[in-house]
Amino acid sequence: MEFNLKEVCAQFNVETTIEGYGNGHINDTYLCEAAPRVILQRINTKVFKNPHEVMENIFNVTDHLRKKIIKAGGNPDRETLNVIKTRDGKNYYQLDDDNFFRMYKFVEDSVSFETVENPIQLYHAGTAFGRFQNMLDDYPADSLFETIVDFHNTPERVKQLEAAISKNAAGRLVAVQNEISDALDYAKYASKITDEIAKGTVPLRVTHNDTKLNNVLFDKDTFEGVCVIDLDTVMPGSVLYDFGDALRFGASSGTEDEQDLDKIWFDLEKFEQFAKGFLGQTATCLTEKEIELLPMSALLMTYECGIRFLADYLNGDTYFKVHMENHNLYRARTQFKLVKDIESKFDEMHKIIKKYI
Ligand code: ADP
Ligand code: GN1
Ligand code: MG
Repeated sequence: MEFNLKEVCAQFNVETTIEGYGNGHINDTYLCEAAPRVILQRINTKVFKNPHEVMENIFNVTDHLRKKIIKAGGNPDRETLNVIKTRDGKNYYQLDDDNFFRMYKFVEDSVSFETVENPIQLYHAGTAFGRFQNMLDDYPADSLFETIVDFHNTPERVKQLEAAISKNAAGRLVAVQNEISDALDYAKYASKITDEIAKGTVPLRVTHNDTKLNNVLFDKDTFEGVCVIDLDTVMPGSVLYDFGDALRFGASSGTEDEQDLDKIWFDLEKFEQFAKGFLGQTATCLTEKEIELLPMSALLMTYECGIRFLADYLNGDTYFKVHMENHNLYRARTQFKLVKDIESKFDEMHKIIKKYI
């Protein structure tokens, strides 16, 4: 369905020129050159089946953050996302059954990174995600909607891969036998976090669940983390999801879709910087089991993302945005390469964690 973005902006009382923006894999993001500038997003309703619940969560969580930031003497227009309401006072605009739009204040004088040029960026990202976790520690997790059910339930993700293998919807199965063998080899780890959640040794907290480096905006001059964005998946979860998922992307030596696997390894210096920043904000609140599983969380979140990319490849690229042929397959391969490397570095990772506890 075609839509007129200017007319959509008018629903938010914004008159503007509009251009595509950002590198997210999920939503369609536009920069609107109004004064002040704003971000318009079309929510991906294939991924988020209930945009109303997504926006309820985001509005309530950012409202909580805003109050905390003001109390701490910070700048709430920069340090959290700010939802701009429609002219009808709603958190989003529904054009029709498939097209839901939301608008945020643009966080000025900030930059986002697709790759890590200097490990210190990971320290700042860790501090930003750790602070986010901290500011939400008194938010009632059970009042949040689960916007994607079983999002980080790795055993469920294994089942989804198995279903994609059985269905072979895109006819790509024969070409990915090596990747499937990697995926099934590492399934032995899949329940390491969910088992502990079931036992109660790992608590459910309010977590971000998508702690990719480009979901933090950094100050353009100091490079300190300013604002955690992409809040669609803020839900009850484990702190291990946020720690592990950030390292999956941030501590890789290369890009998520690098085709030359010799360029991909898990960089312990980046790991250390992230751990230092994140644990600097959160260490005193973590349980023994959470601390013990921090290195494992990096492996598991990387593995889980790898099997999601592989399943999407088999399904015919229906979930993640792709920009070239075999894109999801290249992404899956980097994740499995990282998993192998992480597995060989557990001892060193534990030693690093000890320094910051
Ligand atoms: P996706 O869910 O598709 O990843 P994001 O919400 O992460 O979408 O947005 C995509 C990109 O747009 C981000 O990585 C960031 O660069 C940019 N962006 C999003 N929101 C803002 C904002 N409020 N201010 C400045 N840049 C933003
Ligand atoms: C997606 O939206 P984005 O690009 O920040 C995905 C994450 C994956 C990531 C892989 C809602 O994140 O779970 O880890 O791609 N988000 C969703 O790059 O599925
Ligand atoms: Mg994003």
